[in-house]
Amino acid sequence: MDADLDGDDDYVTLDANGRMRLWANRVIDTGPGVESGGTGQNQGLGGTGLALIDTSKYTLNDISRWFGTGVHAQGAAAAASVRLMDGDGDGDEDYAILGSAGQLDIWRNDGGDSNGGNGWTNLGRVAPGTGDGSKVRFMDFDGDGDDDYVVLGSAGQMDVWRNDGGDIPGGHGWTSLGRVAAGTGDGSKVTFLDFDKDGKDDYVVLGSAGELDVWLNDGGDISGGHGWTSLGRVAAGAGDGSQVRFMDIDGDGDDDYIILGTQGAMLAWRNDGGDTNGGNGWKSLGLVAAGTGDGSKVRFMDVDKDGDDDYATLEPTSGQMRLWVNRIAH
Ligand SMILES: [Ca+2]
Ligand SMILES: [Ca+2]
Ligand SMILES: [Ca+2]
Ligand SMILES: [Ca+2]
Repeated sequence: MDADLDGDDDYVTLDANGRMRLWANRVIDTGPGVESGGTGQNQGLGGTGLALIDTSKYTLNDISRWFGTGVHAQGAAAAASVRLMDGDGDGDEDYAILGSAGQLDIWRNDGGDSNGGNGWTNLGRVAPGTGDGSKVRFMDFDGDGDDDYVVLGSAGQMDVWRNDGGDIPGGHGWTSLGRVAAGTGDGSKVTFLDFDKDGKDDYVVLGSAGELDVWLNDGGDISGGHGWTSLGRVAAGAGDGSQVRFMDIDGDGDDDYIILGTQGAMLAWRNDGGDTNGGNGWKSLGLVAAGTGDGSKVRFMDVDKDGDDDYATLEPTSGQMRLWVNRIAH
């Protein structure tokens, strides 16, 4: 973007503390650590916390393309135990509380408390837990729309319980699928996202520089499944891996690459298939959110089931949610 309005492109970086900094174009030739990001197929994802913003495709007005609706959930538990996951498979994320033994309580998203919604419905205890909540993750393993229950081991091995409606009246509980992935060595680096927009969440190893290795979910290592297909390194990384997040910013079904600053600002790279055979890399969208003050409170979720993910904050103690609806794709 042209941050200083002098007609040329300027640089946006995140410093070691994650604070957004702007480098005006006139100083980039001598600025320390500045690289020529934004070239080639991966559109700047090879840099180190650096994004070249293309002013021809992006303006500062885009930063305001979020619609704040205020308090969207009163909160039911400390934010650290809140998981935003789609428990009922209707396309919006629900408000779930994960206990220390892995037990799960869900408030179904009926539109929430703002923006004309119909609040949240407490479904109660939908899963008794498998013993250790710290290992539990949620992802859509079978691609049917609801999030399934995963126990992720220290070596990245995965055991899955398929969500068949959970332990509620009319639900059909959870079906153990057993060990669906042997793991790649370090569970602390594993995250799940839909890389290829087929509806099934894929297995991703996120490195310390934000680099990504992907294994596509082809049904996993179960009877009738077709395992996992390694795509190798699909992104070189754009900075500190601890600041990398994934969310579908443009609502096309695949998850995009975000660097979230400590103040909640967002740099985004659109997933165009990644740096794979047949992929078209990553497209830098630049600074897409100015932030709301505290990045540690930020969560991404599709609150209104329109396909793109929205920007929410959770208060640490109360779990109270505030919402900014994503208008970027509209
Ligand atoms: Ca839902
Ligand atoms: Ca599922
Ligand atoms: Ca997938
Ligand atoms: Ca996307």
